[in-house]
Amino acid sequence: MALSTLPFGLPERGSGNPDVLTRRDFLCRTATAGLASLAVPGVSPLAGGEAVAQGGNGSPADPTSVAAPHRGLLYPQQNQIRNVFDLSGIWEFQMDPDEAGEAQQWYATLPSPRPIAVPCSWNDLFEDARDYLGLAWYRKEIVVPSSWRGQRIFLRIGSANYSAKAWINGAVVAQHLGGHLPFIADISGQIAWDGRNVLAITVENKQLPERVPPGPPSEGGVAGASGGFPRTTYDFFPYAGLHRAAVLYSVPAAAHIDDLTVITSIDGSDGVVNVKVTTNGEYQGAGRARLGGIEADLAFHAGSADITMRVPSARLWGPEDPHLYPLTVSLTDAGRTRDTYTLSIGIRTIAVHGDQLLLNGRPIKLKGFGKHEDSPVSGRGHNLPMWIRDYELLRWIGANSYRTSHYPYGEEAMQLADQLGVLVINEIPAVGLNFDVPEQLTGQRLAQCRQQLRELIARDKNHPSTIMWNVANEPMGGSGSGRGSVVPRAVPVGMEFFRQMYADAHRLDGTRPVTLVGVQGGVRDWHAIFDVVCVNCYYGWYSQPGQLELGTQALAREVDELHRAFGKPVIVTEFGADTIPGAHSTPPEMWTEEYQVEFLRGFLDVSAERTFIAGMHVWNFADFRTSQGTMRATGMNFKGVFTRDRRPKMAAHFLRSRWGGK
Ligand code: GCB
Repeated sequence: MALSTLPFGLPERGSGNPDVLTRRDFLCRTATAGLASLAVPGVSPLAGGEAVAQGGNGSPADPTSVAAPHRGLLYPQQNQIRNVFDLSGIWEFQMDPDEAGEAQQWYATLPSPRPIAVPCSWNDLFEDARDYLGLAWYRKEIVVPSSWRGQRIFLRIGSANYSAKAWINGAVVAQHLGGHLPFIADISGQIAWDGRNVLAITVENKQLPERVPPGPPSEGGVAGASGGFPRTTYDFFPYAGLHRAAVLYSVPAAAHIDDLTVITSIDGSDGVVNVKVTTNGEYQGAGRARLGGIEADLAFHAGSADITMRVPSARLWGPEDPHLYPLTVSLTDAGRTRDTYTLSIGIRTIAVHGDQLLLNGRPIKLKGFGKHEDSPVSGRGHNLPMWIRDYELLRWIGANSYRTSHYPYGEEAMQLADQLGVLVINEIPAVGLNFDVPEQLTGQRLAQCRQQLRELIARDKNHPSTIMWNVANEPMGGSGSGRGSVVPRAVPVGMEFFRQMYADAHRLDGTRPVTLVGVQGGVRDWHAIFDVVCVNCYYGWYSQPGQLELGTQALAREVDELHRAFGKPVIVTEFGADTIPGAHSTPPEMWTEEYQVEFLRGFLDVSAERTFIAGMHVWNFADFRTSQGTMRATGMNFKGVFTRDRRPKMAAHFLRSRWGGK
């Protein structure tokens, strides 16, 4: 039987249960009134992977001069045709709180630079930078190999949180909004071949209401998720900087492969692999595709080619056997390879059937965590050793999955998930959304969410590990996340917003379920739109504190009601208790290691009795940095089952025995 590769459609509105369950109150985040007229100074809302602008003399890029968009976000690859030049290392850095640098041509020379590591957050490096979220400059001199001459050369910035602008030799080449996804600029025309080139990049991470995640109200109201500092609408530190590598890469100047889209399905024991190749222009020539030992010709029309290849007795990708097949696609001319790109692909299907989540046609239950990209000193900066350690610990503990809470993670993390058979719920940074705000603000945020979803799917659509897209975390319909605080008119506004997000996600990718992560006692109506119901529950922590039994009863009620209302798979995407490592008590008391173990045990017991629960993700994998505040001792969220330096708490050993870790 062939499993459908396009299983998802727009469902009808379901019935939300109006009961108001107790909701923790510290998360009350105020509506942002009167902010409709706010603008983002000096930043034009250019799209991400498409953020290619040109200009000169350091003048702000003119959006009308935006070059033809390049939609592909293929990970840069060194091979016999293409080159990659990783610019990671020591750069010059200078903060620019007065935003005077552009007028003073800092893109040429920084007046008093200090060294900084790229990639890295700036916050934990310098005494005066920890809470600095304003504009800062990065500068590096580079020599481009002369062997690259005649090729097309791109600058690709993996992640600049949040707003970025780049200059090469004084000319603006890119602007981008959104802190976690790559953007590229064709810089072929800007390169000096006979000497040094000056690359300058500005980054700023102001918490502005029209951004996603939205900033808090500019005055009044509740500051930050934990009432703390820096003020945010979310519970993780607003790290800033060049968080992932910036690279130069070269592709052939004439036709080159711009994008690949791979869709797999299963027919009996065969894998069926559809590959769509697009080039940068109207390429009409020939090409070749090789999948494992299978080869086929490609015929391009108007720049693209499609092919379906059949893999007999395919090894299906999954946590037990994360088998990857090498797929190589080439453009050829008279037998010569003009461009080539290799992708590791997994043959698998993911689908929702009734209240079950099916991987390769079989029900799957996610065991794992919500995570963060967060480590001492590097902050949110790319930390590959930490990722290797985290995957080792996921294996050790017996987890099969995690969610990229609350933003897209680095590309290498996604590649490792493919290789190691870890299932990923992939999330855009839509955390802290509130629909009781002026219409204009909702419109600006929707545009940001749509852009970030487009970029995320462009970047990660070919990863077998990504099994689901998540379009928001705990959106609100009023000043808090409980139904008690919902302003009725906010519900249809959110409904329209999420219908658009759901439609976008399935238009861009018809093969994966799309979800929204709600919260205990939150607006239920929005779940009706999505394929899977995800909910964060802290019964026994923020509500029913210290009363584990009452907590698990409330959890059982909530998930049963959600199941009755929607008949879909339910995933508890967060549940956890802050735990100071080394604190103990009997009987268990909040903040102790015993309490965390009993809290998790109660939740897992509720889940074990319910086949419609398709996953349990503990909050959090590891302790992580957040804003300072009365709710967060030492500026930390202590719900990790590992400490921030990855030492196991008692709960890690408990989960390991429960999940059969190795
Ligand atoms: C939540 C949020 C997460 C917080 C967590 C907590 O519901 O989604 O970002 O860190 O609660 O620990 O309060």
